Amino acid sequence: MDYKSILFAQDRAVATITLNRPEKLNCFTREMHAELKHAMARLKTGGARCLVFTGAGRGFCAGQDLSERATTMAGGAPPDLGLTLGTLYNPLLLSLKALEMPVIAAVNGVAAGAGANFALAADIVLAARSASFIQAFCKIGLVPDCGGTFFLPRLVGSARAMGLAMLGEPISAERAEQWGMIWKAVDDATLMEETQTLALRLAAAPTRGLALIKQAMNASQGNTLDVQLSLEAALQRQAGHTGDYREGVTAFLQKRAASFAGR
Ligand code: LHQ
Repeated sequence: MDYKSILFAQDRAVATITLNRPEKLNCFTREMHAELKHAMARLKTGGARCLVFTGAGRGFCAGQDLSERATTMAGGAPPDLGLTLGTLYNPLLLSLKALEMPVIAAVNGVAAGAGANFALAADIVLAARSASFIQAFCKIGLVPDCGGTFFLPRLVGSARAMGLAMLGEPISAERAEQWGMIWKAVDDATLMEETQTLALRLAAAPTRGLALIKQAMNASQGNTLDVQLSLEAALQRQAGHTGDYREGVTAFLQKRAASFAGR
Protein backbone atom coordinates (compact mmCIF):
# COMPACT_ATOMS: atom_id res chain seq x y z
CA MET A 1 0.00 0.00 0.00
CA ASP A 2 1.34 3.47 -0.91
CA TYR A 3 0.82 5.81 2.02
CA LYS A 4 -0.34 9.37 1.36
CA SER A 5 -1.36 10.53 4.84
CA ILE A 6 1.24 8.81 6.99
CA LEU A 7 4.91 7.91 6.80
CA PHE A 8 6.22 4.55 7.97
CA ALA A 9 9.88 4.02 8.78
CA GLN A 10 11.85 1.39 10.62
CA ASP A 11 15.31 1.89 12.14
CA ARG A 12 16.63 -1.34 13.66
CA ALA A 13 13.74 -2.57 15.86
CA VAL A 14 12.04 0.82 16.16
CA ALA A 15 9.10 1.51 13.84
CA THR A 16 7.94 5.10 13.47
CA ILE A 17 4.57 6.17 12.12
CA THR A 18 4.35 9.88 11.32
CA LEU A 19 0.93 11.40 10.76
CA ASN A 20 1.62 13.36 7.62
CA ARG A 21 -0.92 16.04 6.74
CA PRO A 22 1.05 18.94 8.22
CA GLU A 23 -0.97 21.68 6.49
CA LYS A 24 -4.07 20.45 8.37
CA LEU A 25 -2.27 19.66 11.63
CA ASN A 26 -2.41 15.95 10.73
CA CYS A 27 -6.12 15.63 11.41
CA PHE A 28 -7.64 12.21 10.80
CA THR A 29 -9.30 11.34 7.50
CA ARG A 30 -10.76 8.06 6.29
CA GLU A 31 -7.67 7.66 4.15
CA MET A 32 -5.40 8.14 7.18
CA HIS A 33 -7.39 5.58 9.15
CA ALA A 34 -7.05 3.02 6.34
CA GLU A 35 -3.32 3.62 6.17
CA LEU A 36 -2.90 3.39 9.95
CA LYS A 37 -4.78 0.10 9.94
CA HIS A 38 -2.45 -1.22 7.26
CA ALA A 39 0.67 0.03 9.08
CA MET A 40 -0.44 -1.47 12.40
CA ALA A 41 -0.93 -4.87 10.72
CA ARG A 42 2.52 -4.60 9.13
CA LEU A 43 4.11 -4.29 12.57
CA LYS A 44 3.21 -7.87 13.39
CA THR A 45 5.74 -9.26 10.92
CA GLY A 46 8.43 -6.61 10.41
CA GLY A 47 10.63 -7.35 13.45
CA ALA A 48 9.81 -4.09 15.24
CA ARG A 49 9.98 -4.17 19.06
CA CYS A 50 8.86 -0.60 19.76
CA LEU A 51 6.48 1.75 17.94
CA VAL A 52 6.74 5.54 17.89
CA PHE A 53 3.90 7.83 16.78
CA THR A 54 4.56 11.45 15.93
CA GLY A 55 3.25 14.21 13.66
CA ALA A 56 4.78 16.05 10.72
CA GLY A 57 5.14 19.83 10.88
CA ARG A 58 3.99 22.01 13.78
CA GLY A 59 1.13 19.83 15.06
CA PHE A 60 0.74 16.30 16.39
CA CYS A 61 -2.89 15.72 15.42
CA ALA A 62 -5.97 17.98 15.50
CA GLY A 63 -8.47 15.11 15.75
CA GLN A 64 -11.09 14.28 13.17
CA ASP A 65 -10.90 16.29 9.93
CA LEU A 66 -14.09 18.24 10.40
CA SER A 67 -14.27 19.14 6.71
CA GLU A 68 -14.75 15.44 5.94
CA ARG A 69 -17.77 15.18 8.23
CA ALA A 70 -21.14 16.40 7.06
CA THR A 71 -23.29 17.50 9.98
CA THR A 72 -26.39 16.77 7.94
CA MET A 73 -26.79 13.77 5.66
CA ALA A 74 -28.86 13.35 2.51
CA GLY A 75 -32.52 13.95 3.27
CA GLY A 76 -31.66 16.03 6.33
CA ALA A 77 -30.87 13.10 8.61
CA PRO A 78 -28.21 13.60 11.29
CA PRO A 79 -24.88 11.75 10.87
CA ASP A 80 -24.12 8.60 12.83
CA LEU A 81 -20.88 9.53 14.61
CA GLY A 82 -21.14 6.37 16.69
CA LEU A 83 -20.68 4.39 13.50
CA THR A 84 -17.55 6.41 12.69
CA LEU A 85 -16.12 5.66 16.11
CA GLY A 86 -17.10 2.01 16.00
CA THR A 87 -15.61 1.39 12.57
CA LEU A 88 -12.54 3.66 12.51
CA TYR A 89 -11.41 5.05 15.86
CA ASN A 90 -12.24 2.31 18.34
CA PRO A 91 -10.46 -0.44 16.37
CA LEU A 92 -7.40 1.83 16.09
CA LEU A 93 -7.35 2.47 19.84
CA LEU A 94 -7.83 -1.19 20.68
CA SER A 95 -5.10 -2.24 18.27
CA LEU A 96 -2.69 0.19 19.97
CA LYS A 97 -3.57 -1.18 23.37
CA ALA A 98 -3.26 -4.78 22.21
CA LEU A 99 0.02 -4.25 20.35
CA GLU A 100 2.56 -6.54 21.97
CA MET A 101 5.31 -3.95 22.13
CA PRO A 102 5.68 -0.55 23.79
CA VAL A 103 4.10 2.41 22.01
CA ILE A 104 5.58 5.89 22.45
CA ALA A 105 3.74 9.05 21.41
CA ALA A 106 6.18 11.85 20.60
CA VAL A 107 3.82 14.80 20.75
CA ASN A 108 5.56 17.45 18.70
CA GLY A 109 2.81 20.09 18.74
CA VAL A 110 -0.88 20.59 19.40
CA ALA A 111 -2.88 17.42 20.07
CA ALA A 112 -6.61 18.17 19.95
CA GLY A 113 -9.80 16.14 20.11
CA ALA A 114 -9.29 12.55 19.02
CA GLY A 115 -5.64 13.50 18.43
CA ALA A 116 -5.14 14.25 22.14
CA ASN A 117 -6.69 11.00 23.27
CA PHE A 118 -4.90 9.00 20.60
CA ALA A 119 -1.66 10.32 22.14
CA LEU A 120 -2.81 9.43 25.66
CA ALA A 121 -3.50 5.87 24.51
CA ALA A 122 0.25 5.36 24.00
CA ASP A 123 2.18 3.55 26.72
CA ILE A 124 4.64 6.40 27.16
CA VAL A 125 3.99 9.99 26.10
CA LEU A 126 6.82 12.44 25.54
CA ALA A 127 5.79 15.95 24.53
CA ALA A 128 7.66 18.98 23.29
CA ARG A 129 7.41 21.90 25.73
CA SER A 130 5.56 23.93 23.09
CA ALA A 131 2.97 21.16 22.60
CA SER A 132 -0.50 21.31 24.12
CA PHE A 133 -3.40 18.94 24.67
CA ILE A 134 -6.96 20.09 24.02
CA GLN A 135 -10.17 18.19 24.73
CA ALA A 136 -11.76 20.17 21.89
CA PHE A 137 -14.93 18.06 21.72
CA CYS A 138 -17.04 20.24 24.03
CA LYS A 139 -16.53 23.21 21.72
CA ILE A 140 -18.50 21.46 18.97
CA GLY A 141 -21.05 19.75 21.16
CA LEU A 142 -19.34 16.35 21.29
CA VAL A 143 -18.15 13.96 23.96
CA PRO A 144 -14.44 13.11 24.41
CA ASP A 145 -13.86 9.93 22.43
CA CYS A 146 -10.86 7.74 21.56
CA GLY A 147 -10.84 6.68 25.21
CA GLY A 148 -10.71 10.22 26.64
CA THR A 149 -13.40 9.55 29.24
CA PHE A 150 -11.50 6.38 30.20
CA PHE A 151 -7.91 7.63 30.29
CA LEU A 152 -8.35 11.15 31.66
CA PRO A 153 -10.02 10.40 35.01
CA ARG A 154 -7.54 7.60 35.60
CA LEU A 155 -4.55 9.75 34.71
CA VAL A 156 -5.42 13.08 36.31
CA GLY A 157 -8.41 12.37 38.60
CA SER A 158 -12.05 13.17 37.98
CA ALA A 159 -11.95 16.88 38.94
CA ARG A 160 -9.25 17.72 36.42
CA ALA A 161 -10.68 15.34 33.83
CA MET A 162 -14.07 17.03 34.08
CA GLY A 163 -12.55 20.50 33.82
CA LEU A 164 -10.51 19.53 30.77
CA ALA A 165 -13.50 17.89 29.08
CA MET A 166 -16.03 20.63 29.81
CA LEU A 167 -13.82 23.67 29.24
CA GLY A 168 -11.74 22.44 26.32
CA GLU A 169 -8.85 24.66 27.35
CA PRO A 170 -5.35 23.83 26.12
CA ILE A 171 -3.11 22.26 28.73
CA SER A 172 0.63 22.71 28.19
CA ALA A 173 3.05 19.80 28.02
CA GLU A 174 4.65 20.92 31.29
CA ARG A 175 1.31 21.09 33.10
CA ALA A 176 0.39 17.70 31.61
CA GLU A 177 3.58 16.30 33.08
CA GLN A 178 2.91 17.91 36.49
CA TRP A 179 -0.59 16.42 36.46
CA GLY A 180 0.68 12.94 35.62
CA MET A 181 -1.07 12.94 32.25
CA ILE A 182 2.13 12.24 30.33
CA TRP A 183 5.55 10.79 31.10
CA LYS A 184 7.70 13.83 30.30
CA ALA A 185 7.86 17.26 28.69
CA VAL A 186 11.14 17.84 26.87
CA ASP A 187 12.75 20.69 24.94
CA ASP A 188 11.35 21.01 21.44
CA ALA A 189 14.80 20.68 19.91
CA THR A 190 15.51 17.37 21.64
CA LEU A 191 12.09 15.68 21.40
CA MET A 192 12.92 13.35 18.52
CA GLU A 193 16.41 12.57 19.80
CA GLU A 194 15.10 11.72 23.27
CA THR A 195 12.29 9.71 21.71
CA GLN A 196 14.70 7.68 19.59
CA THR A 197 16.99 7.02 22.59
CA LEU A 198 14.03 5.83 24.64
CA ALA A 199 12.63 3.78 21.76
CA LEU A 200 15.94 2.02 21.12
CA ARG A 201 16.22 1.27 24.83
CA LEU A 202 12.71 -0.22 24.89
CA ALA A 203 13.36 -2.13 21.65
CA ALA A 204 16.35 -3.80 23.29
CA ALA A 205 14.36 -4.70 26.42
CA PRO A 206 12.55 -8.03 27.05
CA THR A 207 9.72 -7.31 24.59
CA ARG A 208 7.56 -10.23 25.67
CA GLY A 209 7.91 -9.13 29.30
CA LEU A 210 6.96 -5.55 28.38
CA ALA A 211 3.93 -6.84 26.48
CA LEU A 212 2.85 -8.76 29.58
CA ILE A 213 3.38 -5.64 31.75
CA LYS A 214 1.17 -3.72 29.33
CA GLN A 215 -1.49 -6.42 29.49
CA ALA A 216 -1.45 -6.38 33.30
CA MET A 217 -1.58 -2.59 33.58
CA ASN A 218 -4.41 -2.28 31.07
CA ALA A 219 -6.44 -5.02 32.73
CA SER A 220 -5.97 -3.50 36.20
CA GLN A 221 -8.26 -0.60 35.30
CA GLY A 222 -11.30 -2.83 35.66
CA ASN A 223 -10.15 -5.55 38.03
CA THR A 224 -10.53 -6.17 41.75
CA LEU A 225 -7.31 -6.93 43.67
CA ASP A 226 -7.92 -10.68 43.85
CA VAL A 227 -8.59 -10.90 40.11
CA GLN A 228 -5.55 -8.78 39.38
CA LEU A 229 -3.35 -10.93 41.62
CA SER A 230 -4.49 -14.03 39.73
CA LEU A 231 -3.76 -12.30 36.44
CA GLU A 232 -0.28 -11.34 37.69
CA ALA A 233 0.37 -14.98 38.57
CA ALA A 234 -0.78 -16.14 35.13
CA LEU A 235 1.30 -13.54 33.32
CA GLN A 236 4.33 -14.18 35.52
CA ARG A 237 4.06 -17.85 34.61
CA GLN A 238 4.32 -16.85 30.94
CA ALA A 239 7.15 -14.41 31.65
CA GLY A 240 9.06 -17.12 33.50
CA HIS A 241 8.98 -19.29 30.39
CA THR A 242 10.73 -16.73 28.19
CA GLY A 243 14.33 -16.88 27.09
CA ASP A 244 14.65 -13.25 28.18
CA TYR A 245 13.91 -14.18 31.79
CA ARG A 246 16.64 -16.84 31.65
CA GLU A 247 19.01 -14.38 30.01
CA GLY A 248 18.21 -11.59 32.50
CA VAL A 249 18.89 -13.76 35.55
CA THR A 250 21.97 -15.39 34.01
CA ALA A 251 23.42 -12.00 33.04
CA PHE A 252 22.76 -10.68 36.55
CA LEU A 253 24.50 -13.61 38.18
CA GLN A 254 27.40 -13.38 35.74
CA LYS A 255 27.65 -9.63 36.37
CA ARG A 256 27.37 -8.73 32.67
CA ALA A 257 24.89 -6.76 30.55
CA ALA A 258 21.94 -8.83 29.37
CA SER A 259 21.23 -9.29 25.68
CA PHE A 260 17.49 -9.75 25.20
CA ALA A 261 16.01 -11.41 22.12
CA GLY A 262 12.51 -10.14 22.82
CA ARG A 263 10.97 -13.56 23.45
C1 LHQ B 1 -8.46 21.37 10.63
C2 LHQ B 1 -8.67 20.74 11.87
C3 LHQ B 1 -9.69 19.78 11.95
C4 LHQ B 1 -10.14 20.15 9.70
C5 LHQ B 1 -7.08 22.13 12.12
N1 LHQ B 1 -10.40 19.51 10.85
N2 LHQ B 1 -9.17 21.08 9.55
C6 LHQ B 1 -14.77 11.65 15.94
C7 LHQ B 1 -15.76 11.05 15.12
C8 LHQ B 1 -16.53 11.75 14.19
C9 LHQ B 1 -16.71 13.02 14.08
C10 LHQ B 1 -16.21 14.04 14.87
O1 LHQ B 1 -15.13 13.94 15.70
C11 LHQ B 1 -14.53 12.93 16.21
C12 LHQ B 1 -13.49 13.21 17.16
C13 LHQ B 1 -12.86 14.57 17.14
O2 LHQ B 1 -11.65 14.62 17.01
S1 LHQ B 1 -13.80 15.92 17.39
C14 LHQ B 1 -12.64 17.21 17.56
C15 LHQ B 1 -12.09 17.67 16.23
N3 LHQ B 1 -11.02 18.61 16.39
C16 LHQ B 1 -11.21 19.87 16.74
O3 LHQ B 1 -12.30 20.31 17.02
C17 LHQ B 1 -9.99 20.77 16.72
C18 LHQ B 1 -10.13 21.77 15.60
N4 LHQ B 1 -8.90 22.55 15.47
C19 LHQ B 1 -8.60 23.57 16.27
O4 LHQ B 1 -9.31 23.90 17.20
C20 LHQ B 1 -7.35 24.32 15.97
O5 LHQ B 1 -6.95 24.01 14.65
C21 LHQ B 1 -6.19 23.97 16.91
C22 LHQ B 1 -6.50 24.55 18.30
C23 LHQ B 1 -5.96 22.48 17.02
C24 LHQ B 1 -4.89 24.62 16.40
O6 LHQ B 1 -5.14 26.00 16.15
P1 LHQ B 1 -4.08 26.84 15.28
O7 LHQ B 1 -2.71 26.53 15.75
O8 LHQ B 1 -4.54 28.24 15.32
O9 LHQ B 1 -4.17 26.24 13.79
P2 LHQ B 1 -5.35 26.47 12.72
O10 LHQ B 1 -6.67 26.42 13.38
O11 LHQ B 1 -5.02 27.67 11.90
O12 LHQ B 1 -5.21 25.14 11.84
C25 LHQ B 1 -4.28 25.03 10.75
C26 LHQ B 1 -5.02 24.43 9.59
O13 LHQ B 1 -5.48 23.14 9.94
C27 LHQ B 1 -6.27 25.24 9.22
O14 LHQ B 1 -6.47 25.07 7.84
P3 LHQ B 1 -6.27 26.34 6.83
O15 LHQ B 1 -6.56 25.78 5.48
O16 LHQ B 1 -7.23 27.38 7.30
O17 LHQ B 1 -4.84 26.76 7.02
C28 LHQ B 1 -7.36 24.51 9.95
O18 LHQ B 1 -8.62 24.67 9.37
C29 LHQ B 1 -6.89 23.07 9.80
N5 LHQ B 1 -7.45 22.21 10.83
N6 LHQ B 1 -7.82 21.24 12.76
N7 LHQ B 1 -9.95 19.08 13.09
